[in-house]
Amino acid sequence: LFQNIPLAEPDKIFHLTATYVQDKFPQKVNLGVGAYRDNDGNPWILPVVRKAEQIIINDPNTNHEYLQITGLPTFRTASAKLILGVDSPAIKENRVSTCQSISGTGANHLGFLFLSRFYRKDVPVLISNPTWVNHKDIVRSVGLEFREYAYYNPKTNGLDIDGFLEALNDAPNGSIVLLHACAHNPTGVDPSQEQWCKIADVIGAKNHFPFFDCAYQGFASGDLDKDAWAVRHFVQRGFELLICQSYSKNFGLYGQRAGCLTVVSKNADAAIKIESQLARLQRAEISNPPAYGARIVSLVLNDPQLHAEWVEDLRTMSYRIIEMRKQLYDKLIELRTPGTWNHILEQIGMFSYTGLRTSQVKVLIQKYHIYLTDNGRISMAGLSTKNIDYFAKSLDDVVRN
Ligand code: PLP
Ligand code: TYF
Repeated sequence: LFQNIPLAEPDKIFHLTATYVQDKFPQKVNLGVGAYRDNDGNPWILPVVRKAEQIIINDPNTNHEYLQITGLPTFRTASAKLILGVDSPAIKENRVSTCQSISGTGANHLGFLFLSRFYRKDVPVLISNPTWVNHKDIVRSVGLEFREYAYYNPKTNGLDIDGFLEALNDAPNGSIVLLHACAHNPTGVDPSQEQWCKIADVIGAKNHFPFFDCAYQGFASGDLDKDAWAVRHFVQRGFELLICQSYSKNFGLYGQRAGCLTVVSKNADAAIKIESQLARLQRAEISNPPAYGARIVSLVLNDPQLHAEWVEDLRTMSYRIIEMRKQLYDKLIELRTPGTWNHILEQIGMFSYTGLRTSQVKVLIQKYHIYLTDNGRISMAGLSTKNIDYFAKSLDDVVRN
């Protein structure tokens, strides 16, 4: 029956990790997958998460019953507050619908599925060029079409704002625009606040629908409000929009699949209807979402003391990454590596888009056992004080040859 179906390509990033794991070279470095590592190269369980886990395990009321279809209510309310702000008028006006999801990926899927049923099918989803590897597949999987907008300028290693605005203008009115709320994956290039205002102007003028993917709130800058600025700006301007939240990076809960989909609409009546339809879609997909990660997040977000400890943990992660950017930059300057490297300092979040060509990436992998995606993206979290010299020297070598 199935002997003639084509073999599907493996996910590039997961495939890269598998190759790295098999590599026996002692100095090997993994700059592939976007997962935080401490300075010893190990996964890091946030101290606040450890603490929350203990509280949950020791609570005699903890059980393994199903959650509601739309998830844990205290988790959902806290998620909406986290991204929209505690004083958000949209929350006060009851025009926010939420649904717990299978992390950020599931929020994207449910969000696009919802739009494919209740928005329009005749407009494309506009996605940045480049974007997170999974976006195209998720959009396709619900039967929507996508079109790319200019985003990254390889000449400046920065944002191509003119190309971006032009693409928004050229797209059919009412298109869905997928935006990275902060810490753009894979480039690490974000619009400035001034540029966000221009983007919002065009999206408003064209009657486009903003779809925010927020996978790095607090992880990007160490400041939860700063990383939510763009989303809140759009809400303040009165847009109806959708937000996908992931707790993979900012809570280090990668495998627990904790996330949330939030829809901001015009009024409370619409919000109730939206939530009812999200529940219906969710029921057919997963019945109800996983409880463990959501319990941890809910406990931390709703307790002022734990919340403060979480912010400390976020700073530990984001400041270490910022420190690695500085050290890498300094070393490349010291080595007089040809080219300009300011972008390593300017880009934010988990990733840096180095500007390396695919052929140079190949040499890094094959000769130096340094693993990164073929678009030249490096996960800054894979760097540490122990391997940064080796990486800088290897990078210097491939750029010269
Ligand atoms: N969206 C973006 C832009 C991402 O970078 C990621 C991965 O980190 C995700 C969504 C979803 O990740 P997860 O499903 O682990 O929350
Ligand atoms: O871009 C990354 O490395 C992270 C992790 O299918 C990831 O976002 C990568 C691929 C994927 C899911 C998550």
